[in-house]
Parts: sequence; C-alpha cells; structure tokens
Amino acid sequence: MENIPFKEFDKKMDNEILKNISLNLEALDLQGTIEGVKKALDERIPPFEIVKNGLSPGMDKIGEKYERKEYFLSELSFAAHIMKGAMEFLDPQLKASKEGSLGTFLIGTVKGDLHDIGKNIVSMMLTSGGFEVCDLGIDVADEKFLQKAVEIKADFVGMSSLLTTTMPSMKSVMELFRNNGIREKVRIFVGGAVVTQSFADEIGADYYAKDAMECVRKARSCIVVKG
Ligand code: B1M
Repeated sequence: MENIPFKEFDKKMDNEILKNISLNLEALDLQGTIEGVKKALDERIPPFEIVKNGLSPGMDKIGEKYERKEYFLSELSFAAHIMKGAMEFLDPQLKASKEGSLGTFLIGTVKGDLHDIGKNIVSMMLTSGGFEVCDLGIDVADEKFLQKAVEIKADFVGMSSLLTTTMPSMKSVMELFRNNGIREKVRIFVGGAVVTQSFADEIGADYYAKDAMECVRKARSCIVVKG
C-alpha cells in the first residue's frame, strides 16, 4: 500500500470521508478520528488534504465551541492529543518525498505561545518540500531566533503564532534582526491562525503563508527568484 501513489484530491468523492474525520474530531472521538485518518490514507487521499479538509475544520469547530463556552481548556487539550495521535500516521507520509536541501529554514512558535500543531505541520511539509528544517519548538524567546539564525546561517526564518497576545513578538523579532544587521540575510515568514497578510506587511515580514502548503510554495519561489 505504501508504494501506491496518492491520487488527485477528488472533492466530490473524498469529502464524505474527510467530513467524518472533522465530525469525529469535533466530538472528541479519538478512535473515530484515527480510524477516519487510516481510511483516508487507505483511499490514497493526499495527507495534506486530510489535514486541510478533515482535521483542521474539526479543530476550528472545537475553537468555536470553546468560544461559546461549550468546551473548556480540558477539551482543547484533548483535541490536541487526538490531533497529535492522528499526525503520527500522517508524519511519515508528509515527510516521504524529501528531495534534498533547498536551504535552511529555522522555525518556531513565538514567546508565550504553546500552540505547535500547525507549526509542526509546516515543519514537516517544508522537510518534504526539500528544506533543511531547524525547529526551535514553542515559546521561543526573541533572542533565540536571532542566535540560532546566526549559528546555522539560516536562509529562512519562520514564526508561528496562534494568539493575538503573542503576535507582537513577531514584530520584536523583526526589530532584533534589523538591529543586529542580519535582516537582509534571511527571508522572514510569518503564519498561524491569527496572522494576516496585512499584519505581515505592517511588521515588514517578507512572506505571510495561510497554511503549510502555501509556506512551502512561497519558500520554493524564493529559490527560483534567487536563481
Ligand atoms: Co488554544 N486558542 N489556547 N489551545 N487553541 C486557539 C488558538 C483559539 C483561537 C481558540 C478560540 O478561542 N477560538 C484561542 C486564541 C484566541 C486569540 O488569541 N485570538 C485560544 C486560546 C484563547 C488559548 C488559551 C489562552 C486558553 C486558556 O488558557 N484560557 C491557551 C493559551 C496557551 C498558550 O499558548 N500560552 C490555549 C491553549 C491551547 C492548548 C494547549 C490546550 C491547545 C494547543 C496544543 C498544542 O498545540 N500542542 C489549544 C488548541 C488545540 C487550540 C485550537 C482549538 C486548535 C489549534 C490547532 O492546532 N489548529 C485553536 C482554535 C483554532 O485555531 N481554530 C485554539 C489546527 C492547526 C493545523 O492549525 O495551528 O492554525 P493552525 O496551523 C495552520 C495555519 O495557521 C498555518 O499552517 C498550519 C497548517 O496548514 N500556520 C503557519 C501555522 N503556523 C505557521 C507558520 C508559518 C506559515 C503558516 O510560517 C512560519
């Protein structure tokens, strides 16, 4: 089965399977979600489509329930646990097509922010997209981004934030890079549920990416531009 290539995503045919994944995740059904992911992989639905159209909508619903106070922090945590379980099946598939290095991509979730599911997906997709990824994890201090970028001579630096309260760290990291003379040496990417293109423009980041696929596409386009 592992050698059978993934098929083109067929919205009409595959939506039912992906919708079930989303509903099971929303209902915090661990087993149902995992079974759904396995079924989708058996059907050769591309792994990123499983994340984008199955797991992510389920997480969004959980976020909405949390806002309406139908779910609480314990449910958010359990949802993260299910998501990580599901990702264990998807990780190898997402990483499978590693092509060699197109550049070094330093990534992390900014200071004060503990959300890492989306950032991990971005890391995986970048790895499979041919980048050498150095992942600093979560709650990364501004200085750590700078220190590591210099140490590994990063070509790209990516910051993830899911909280409006932690977005300002992206700006302070940008300033730190500017003040230490390495701003022009790296391409800076920002992303995460609360981040927008206009915020990226406001702080002077090079690129905003709405999801992992877009991040890989934009990073690859830099390579083409660089020649
Ligand atoms: Co949190 N949380 N959470 N949470 N949580 C949100 C983000 C929230 C929107 C829920 C809500 O109210 N609707 C809300 C933020 C509101 C805001 O600031 N506007 C929120 C809150 C309030 C909180 C706490 C403050 C709750 C509390 O304590 N009272 C707290 C904060 C803790 C902290 O960080 N200091 C908290 C805690 C948690 C858990 C720890 C329980 C858990 C995270 C576990 C973990 O990550 N290991 C959690 C979860 C699970 C969520 C939701 C439900 C799901 C997030 C997720 O994993 N989504 C979330 C609601 C939501 O987002 N709809 C919510 C799935 C993931 C695949 O998507 O991360 O967006 P995402 O990543 C995407 C893109 O954004 C993009 O690509 C990814 C995939 O394609 N992307 C990038 C991400 N990073 C990128 C970087 C790039 C480019 C693209 O370039 C470098």
